[in-house]
Amino acid sequence: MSRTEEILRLLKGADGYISGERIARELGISRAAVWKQIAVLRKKGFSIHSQPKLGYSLTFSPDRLMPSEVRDGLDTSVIGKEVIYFPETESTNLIAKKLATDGAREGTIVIAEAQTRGRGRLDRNWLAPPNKNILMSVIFRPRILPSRVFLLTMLSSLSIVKAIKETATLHALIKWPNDIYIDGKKAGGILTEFSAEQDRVSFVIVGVGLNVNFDPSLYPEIKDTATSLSVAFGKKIHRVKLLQSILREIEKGYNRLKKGNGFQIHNEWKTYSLITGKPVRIISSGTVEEGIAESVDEDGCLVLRYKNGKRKRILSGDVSLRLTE
Ligand code: BT5
Repeated sequence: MSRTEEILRLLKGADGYISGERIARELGISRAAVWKQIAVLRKKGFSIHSQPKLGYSLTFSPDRLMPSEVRDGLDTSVIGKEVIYFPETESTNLIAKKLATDGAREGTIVIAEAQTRGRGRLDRNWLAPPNKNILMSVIFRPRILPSRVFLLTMLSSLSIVKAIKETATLHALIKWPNDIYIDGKKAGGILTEFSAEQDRVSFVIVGVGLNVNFDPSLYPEIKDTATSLSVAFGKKIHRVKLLQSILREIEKGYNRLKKGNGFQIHNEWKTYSLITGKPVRIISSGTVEEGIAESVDEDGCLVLRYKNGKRKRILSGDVSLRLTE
């Protein structure tokens, strides 16, 4: 935890005011250093009232996804226990992959306020202005076969729609394989990447991009196809609360998965599926197929039913799906 973060933690824990002397003593730094860090926090948008003899009191926190904010009141025991935060980075998935390769513990999350190379699937771009959305990657170390990795994408998209319902009372849906939809438009996406040796998964990174307080109409590339929670809800959403709710849901679901109850996640996921029973077009490395999206199985394969009644299982890998009606 950085010095600024430590001071923030003390300010938050204080019942009213906390003296500069006490902060200095607890952190083993000078009072001048405390004062300097208070100035840094003020610059970041925190309002800190200072009163002679009494000390400092935190009166307002901006909605930043800093570890001290995310950890404050979060009761999970694995997911989000460790929060790595960047005001800006290349891509949270990239950082999470490096950390996981170096042995980072399960449940570590990487968060950024902005990405310079945010990625979607097939090396597509992920757009997000600074400080508005959720850009996060979670490190999992599940004991599953590589063929079951989609369960973690399922678990994460399910957690996101449940958290959206709880925090913003919006009914979001999941568009197979990896999109979050609200009012027929894309509000979020998931990029799942993993590393495996033979039949053992060593880690899975689930990257989540969720449009929260974002106005997609300012971005020509996505203005007709994207939405955000604030656009759908008509009000700004508290990102810290939403993120905490997502992390809690992920932990609940992950506990189920660890107990071998992946079928429960699959069953619940199906109730939020946008495409089931609908006519779709599947585009995959140059080939196009059309049919009815009959179901999605527990391993994440789409069962496509052709006009002639024949069926085909389609892997979630590198495919794009469009509704044709
Ligand atoms: C996805 O890819 O939907 C997965 C996006 C995952 C992003 C997260 S952010 C944190 C983590 N770190 C990363 O570097 N990535 C993950 P895909 O299905 O390929 O969709 C990409 C397409 O969605 C683009 O080609 C655009 O058309 C569209 N798009 C880009 N930004 C968008 C946004 N903010 N909202 C809605 N659509 C967007």
